[in-house]
Amino acid sequence: MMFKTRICDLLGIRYPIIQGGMAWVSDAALAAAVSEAGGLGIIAAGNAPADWVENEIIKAKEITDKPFGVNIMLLSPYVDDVVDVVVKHKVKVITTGAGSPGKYMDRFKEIGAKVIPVVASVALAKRMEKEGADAVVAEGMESGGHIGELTTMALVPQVVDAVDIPVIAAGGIADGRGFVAALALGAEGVQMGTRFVASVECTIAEAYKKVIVEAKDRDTVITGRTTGHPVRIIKNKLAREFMKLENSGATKEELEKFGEGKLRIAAREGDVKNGSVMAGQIAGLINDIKPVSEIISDIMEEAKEVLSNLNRLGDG
Ligand code: TUI
Repeated sequence: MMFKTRICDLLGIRYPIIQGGMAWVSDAALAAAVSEAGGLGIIAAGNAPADWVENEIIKAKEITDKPFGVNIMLLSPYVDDVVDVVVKHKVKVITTGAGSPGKYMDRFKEIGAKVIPVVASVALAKRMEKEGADAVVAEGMESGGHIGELTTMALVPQVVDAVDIPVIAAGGIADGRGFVAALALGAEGVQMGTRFVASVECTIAEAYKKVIVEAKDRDTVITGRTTGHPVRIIKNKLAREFMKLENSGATKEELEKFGEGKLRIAAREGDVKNGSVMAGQIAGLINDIKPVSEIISDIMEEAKEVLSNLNRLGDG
């Protein structure tokens, strides 16, 4: 099997492709579809209460026998309850975002879960390895949602050199070229979010998928830098209002209050003007809505082609 890496063995999956944990997007239906297609599906807890997460875990287990994960958003007000739920259900893989999962690590390890924190810096990657992480996702600022400062191209090889555990690259990857590029940087897998939003199995509002399919290269902006939580979203009415408020010197509290609930409005209600449409810079490359299995098989096919072209180039 081509492209079999330590990530495949660690997670018991066929292809080293994992689906990003996206709040209001990554539910049991999407996660199970990705796992069934040979990748690793992830249910995102986001800011949802623990009973929603529990329900999705139960649903995913009904749809697939394959491994799947849960992403814990560490800024969630329900984080402690969500941790209880993933421990209760012995979830196989736990990814985390927007912070350090250090204080929960022992409980995750006790149930035999593989722990994969998402990091945006070398320092946090090293700390996570020391605290027992099984792998890390190195996420560049090309990603949608809450981001760090470094690009994927700069971050991934620096994290690869700093740790011995496998590194999964995220941010700006949506096709076979990006997949091979990530491996060239030393990553042993990729995590994709935006590409899986534009899938048939994704249960998000159709209007949200349409925005991604129609997006061009420069259609995302970063908001929230002044709050300490920079977030990449599609430039729309909400983004312009948020930036105006931010430039007028609004306080962190005012900005957070304004942003509250806006992702749900876009993702579940389909109001892509007044809602927050989180998406990565690679949205401009995504021009179709495909079944998850096709997304994955197309990437693997293209990756083989890209690699053989590179081989010829190397021989020449
Ligand atoms: O977490 C994400 N992406 C997200 S979370 C989210 S919900 C949210 N919405 C508004 C504000 C805040 C959150 C939407 N998208 N990706 C993983 C990620 N983690 N990106 C960056 C980080 C990160 C940043 C700082 C991880 C750790 C960190 O510092 C922790 C420390 O203790 O050093």
